[in-house]
Amino acid sequence: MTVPFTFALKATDGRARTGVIQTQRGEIRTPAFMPVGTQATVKAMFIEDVAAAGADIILGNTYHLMLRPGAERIAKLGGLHSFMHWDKPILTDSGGYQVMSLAKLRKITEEGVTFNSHLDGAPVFLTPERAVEVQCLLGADIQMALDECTPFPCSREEARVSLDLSMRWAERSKAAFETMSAPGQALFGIVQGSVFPDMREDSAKTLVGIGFPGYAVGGLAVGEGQEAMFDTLDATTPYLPEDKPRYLMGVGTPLDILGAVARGIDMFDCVMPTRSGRHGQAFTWGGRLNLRNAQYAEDLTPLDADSACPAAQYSRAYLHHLVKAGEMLGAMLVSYANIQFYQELMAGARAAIANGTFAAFADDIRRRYARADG
Ligand code: PRF
Repeated sequence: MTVPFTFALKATDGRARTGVIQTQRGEIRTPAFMPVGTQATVKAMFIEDVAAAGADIILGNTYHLMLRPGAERIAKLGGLHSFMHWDKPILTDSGGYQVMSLAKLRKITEEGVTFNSHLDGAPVFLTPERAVEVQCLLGADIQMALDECTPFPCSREEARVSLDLSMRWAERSKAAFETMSAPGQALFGIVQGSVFPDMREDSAKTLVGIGFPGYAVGGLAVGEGQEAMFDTLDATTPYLPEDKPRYLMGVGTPLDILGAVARGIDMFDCVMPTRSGRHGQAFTWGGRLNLRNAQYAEDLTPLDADSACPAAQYSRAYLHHLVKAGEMLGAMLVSYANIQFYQELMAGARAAIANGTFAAFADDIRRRYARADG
């Protein structure tokens, strides 16, 4: 018997929520941070360490995997989970956002988006139906509807046209999902509407009308700034059902995440911990630090004595050396430490919400992250 996809709220603290998403591949404790595994790898990490760091779910990308090694090939090889040795839940993004940021010669029509692959220039046509088909071939537990991430800034008129297209695509995505998906899988709709509160409300209501087991907020963290992002969340989450998970796509820094949790968001993904890790930027319980900085050259203190991550026990001096020397192990250790810090941060947020102390928890992290690292 397949375990059905469900979400159970356990506690709330103000608008912050903690709960559990049940999937056929295990539980996702929320608020959750999903490490980004774009090309069937969380960059520079053993997948066993991603699990050891505390992640319940990772993210994969339709766009990259359909181009290489190909969705049909991954299906033939047994699906994305077994391909990459990860048996917990996987959420896949639908591809529209990556087409806009990576592909060449893109053209959007009512039917879908045509583009040339960033790998070899080959022409590709992605429709809402094909995006769902690819995600089914990959075997994603949570799939995303094809949307257009409205560019920022944009006029009200541009936002409206883009939003309406995304809503029609959401409806087509759901229809395709109903015919193609396997039991236990879920498809989320994505709210758009740029920074215009009335359009966000309208988009949320339209998606709720179509009906999804979860709702994402897209089109943010695209240059509007933290205050506008928070204001837009304030204009969105009140129109989303309490009993369904809410996912803020592509966010963010620890303080972005805590601010969004305070506004009722349950799920996040971002390349920040892994990308920063590859560049020697570390996230710790003491704040953010740049390991390339000369101040760490002879600093024998552990990267983060307050973290339980094995990688965070190496000295700052050693990590400084590895990063400066361009050694792969530097990227690996700092990525691991960062991913585990993000997981510990989410665990701390979940515990604080359950105890009714989330505001104090977030204030404490805000103070730690306000300090400059030099
Ligand atoms: N749509 C999709 N994926 C995304 C976004 C979006 O708007 C964002 C916005 N920052 C990140 N990833 N499908």
